[in-house]
Amino acid sequence: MTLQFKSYINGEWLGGNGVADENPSDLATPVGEYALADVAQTQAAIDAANGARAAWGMSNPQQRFDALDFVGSEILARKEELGRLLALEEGKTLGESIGEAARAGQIFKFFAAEALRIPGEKLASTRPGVDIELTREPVGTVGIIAPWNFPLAIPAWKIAPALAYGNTVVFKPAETVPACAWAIAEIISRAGLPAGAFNLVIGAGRVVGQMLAEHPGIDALSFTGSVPTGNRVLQTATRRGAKVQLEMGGKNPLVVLADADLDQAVECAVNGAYFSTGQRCTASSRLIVEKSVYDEFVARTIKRLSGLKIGNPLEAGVHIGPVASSAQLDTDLSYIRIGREEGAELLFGGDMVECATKGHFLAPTLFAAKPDHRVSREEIFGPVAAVMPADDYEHALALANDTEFGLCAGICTTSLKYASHFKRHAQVGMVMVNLPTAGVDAHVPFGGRKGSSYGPREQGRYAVEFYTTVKTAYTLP
Ligand code: TXE
Repeated sequence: MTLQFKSYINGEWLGGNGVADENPSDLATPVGEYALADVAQTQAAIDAANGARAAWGMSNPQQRFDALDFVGSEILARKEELGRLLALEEGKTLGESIGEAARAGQIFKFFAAEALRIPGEKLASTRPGVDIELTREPVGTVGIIAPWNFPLAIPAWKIAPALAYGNTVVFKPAETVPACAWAIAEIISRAGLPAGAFNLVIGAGRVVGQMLAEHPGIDALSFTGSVPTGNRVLQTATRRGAKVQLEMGGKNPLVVLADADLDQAVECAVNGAYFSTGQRCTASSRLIVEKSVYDEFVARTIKRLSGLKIGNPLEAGVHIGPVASSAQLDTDLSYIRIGREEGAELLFGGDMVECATKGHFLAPTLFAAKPDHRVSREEIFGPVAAVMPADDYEHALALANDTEFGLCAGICTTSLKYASHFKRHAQVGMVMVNLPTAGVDAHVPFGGRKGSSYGPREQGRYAVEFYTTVKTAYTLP
């Protein structure tokens, strides 16, 4: 029987025309089919979310805790099954997928507890006898536009704080991952929320996403995706005064100094650049290596890459699954062509890998590139990285910061002096020492600077900034 992934609007599941949900490891066997929502359904979801604002916005903290804790507990209890669905639909290895499902569950648990301690402040006034209270109230109706690369965790880290702080939600997932979105919505639909407090609208970015950006019924928009779409959403939504938070691309550097533990550095590079098929906004796509260890680092990295197994993410022993979609594969292959045409030296990979089923299996690809090559400057979002030499630490830092992006940066070194300097001077939102640039904790802020992000940080207690508005109350008792 074909699985059906439907939209969930005002407490009802809504069908429509069936579109095949592609399995990137086996193009002949779709995961299921989904219904594309139209303008009328999007309008109904926005109306429903606005209709539920009073009920959910005034709900008591225990009710919010109970709902979010229920969702988190169920996701954790079903993490193997949900992880399997994620691996099928997005192509991450089963281990990575189960890890992501667990993380989504933990995020709901974290924000369940945050709902019980929504912060406020009491201050003395400069006027005698007057009390001042600062309280945080919901922003209202939140539109959530999510990408496909973390189809459980990213929706979780937007939906959970939105609901915890009393907002209602219209959630639009990426079209490539309707099954994961449906799975989350199905659990939320049984969590005891009032009808309309949470809505899932599976639809095209240019229809549903665009409408969320334009519609006056959406008070705040949280978006993760590409730079061009993010900027478009920003312009459309801020023109009408909506609050906007954007997480966009990265071209994250990993600096390897001569004093680094080289095996550890290679592990950080391979993990950061290629695991999850390189489809992480925090991927280490620029490897900047001090020249005295450059040849050795490159040789050991190539040896490590040769030992990686590319294939079906559900198979044991597979390290890298397929590229998530044909559109993303086209992008990856076009950058491999651009790299070659611009004169970057292909050190490893560059070709498709034959597997038992027809899928988007691409070999991990490493270029020796110059800093101004496009493969060194533009986000590719696939298993493609550029390596380049640096004269010394100062040169490496300058190369690391020479980018329009500013999400994450890493350094491998045994020097406290350079590690401390790098932590202070890397122009990013997140910095790693002797760790891959990808792989973050769920209870601390996530986000970047420069062209990577806009608005308040996501995750951890910092999420309160975006999902609430502050009220200052003066009382003369
Ligand atoms: O992104 P889009 P895509 C980057 C990465 C990747 C590229 C394309 O470089 O190769 O983006 O991916 C919705 N108004 N990243 O096509 O188009 C869309 O339906 C409102 C990096 O998936 O930005 C989806 O839900 N919304 C990134 C979401 O926006 C619109 C993660 C993201 O889609 C819209 C993902 C519109 N006009 C992609 N058009 C990271 N670094 O984390 C589309 N959308």
